[in-house]
Amino acid sequence: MKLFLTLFFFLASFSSLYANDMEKAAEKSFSFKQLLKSISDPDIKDISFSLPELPKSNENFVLNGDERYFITVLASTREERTKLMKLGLDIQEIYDTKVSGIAHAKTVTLLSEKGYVILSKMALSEYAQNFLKDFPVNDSAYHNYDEMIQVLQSITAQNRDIASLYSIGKSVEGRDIWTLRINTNAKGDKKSDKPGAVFIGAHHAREHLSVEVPLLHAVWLLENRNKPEIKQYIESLDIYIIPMLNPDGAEYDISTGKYKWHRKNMRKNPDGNIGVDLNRNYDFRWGGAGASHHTYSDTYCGPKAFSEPEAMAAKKFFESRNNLKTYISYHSYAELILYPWGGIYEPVENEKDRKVFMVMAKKMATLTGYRDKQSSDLYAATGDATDWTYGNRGVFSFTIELSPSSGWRGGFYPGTSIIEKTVKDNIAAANYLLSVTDNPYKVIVR
Ligand code: 0X9
Ligand code: ZN
Repeated sequence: MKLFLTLFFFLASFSSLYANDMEKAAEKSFSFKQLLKSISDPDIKDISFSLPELPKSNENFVLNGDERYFITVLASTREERTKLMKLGLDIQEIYDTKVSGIAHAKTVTLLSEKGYVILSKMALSEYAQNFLKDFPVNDSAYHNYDEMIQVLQSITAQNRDIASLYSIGKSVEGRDIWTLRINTNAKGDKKSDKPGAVFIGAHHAREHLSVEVPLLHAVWLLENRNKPEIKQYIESLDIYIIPMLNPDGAEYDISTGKYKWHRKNMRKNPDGNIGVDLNRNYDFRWGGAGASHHTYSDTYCGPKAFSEPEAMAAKKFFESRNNLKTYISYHSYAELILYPWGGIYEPVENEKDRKVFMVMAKKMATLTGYRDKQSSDLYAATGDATDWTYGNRGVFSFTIELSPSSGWRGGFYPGTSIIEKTVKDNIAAANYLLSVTDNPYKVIVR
């Protein structure tokens, strides 16, 4: 019975989604408080999206057959870390003398052949046992693609005078990449002269928290639109929120109720391996340091720059708007505020810009409790989004690695309890970004 009810509600909400009826969307309201409450309280779930309880089991079926390992390798400098990335290791944890991350079996062989000291190696399927939080069963407070659309449609319908919802392009599997725009006079893709701020989530599929932050920021902004400070941002700026750049990957990661630890998009490469790393596919020093040319690697940069429709949609979006000034690309995890350059170790050449980056990063670090750093201090990685948006488009661009701080605290799958604090802290940082978007250089003028 429960199964039928669940199925009924699921199908009912699914069909209304494609009715594309803004009136209907407006009827279902999502308040910021309610969303956070359902997020913090595991007992309050939106039944319409709950899947039937899966049998409890110690086996992670989904990762069976997955040829990836979680390994720890000796490496103590950013240069060594960059080399490891290039060889295909997707670094997740950085310690003084070692790093841990995800590597395909072929990468592991390659590392051994090259004499790297592999301190530990565990099948990813085994490692993943520590993170058996199912989505959407246990983590149903996180928004999947359809749920995200429902929220976006609803808040747009309720704020028609200042909000519009449109797609900047389609994913490789044909899903729309939805963009909520807040602008008092320009709607959809109409040009605006107002200074623009952009927030993008989910370049990486398994980084689900990076959807929640921009999505709930959108809800919060529209709910607080009459607060003097927010009203001023809304009236003077052109604000774009794109919570899920990689909808195919995000959906794939949760498609069975067991996380798949998927990072890339869903490109079917000619050799059968799935996915291109969207955060290596931008055309800024594309394919160089820290990017793998192996299709099996989680950091595969694609056959050429902007080969992927999701990265291409972002490119066209930025290129068709000269008014954009600031940008946050959300990722998880590590609790870091990162600024360019990411592809080289040298700091940003332009002294004024460098100072702006450092002052803004420090301020956002204070607001979130995260650490601020130049991206390449972690490891150099070429073809990432924010190097391109700054280097090619002159947009002050940041990568924020959200909570938690480490794998021990939940890594990519930290559960729902982390959402509230992360969202609130990051709304403060995002609103700070809005406060300087009119002229980022003002942060260095005394
Ligand atoms: O490697 C990435 O794409 C980002 N980290 S994540 O764990 N979310 O995948 C970091 C991008 C920062 N840029 C550089 N280090 N170049
Ligand atoms: Zn990421």
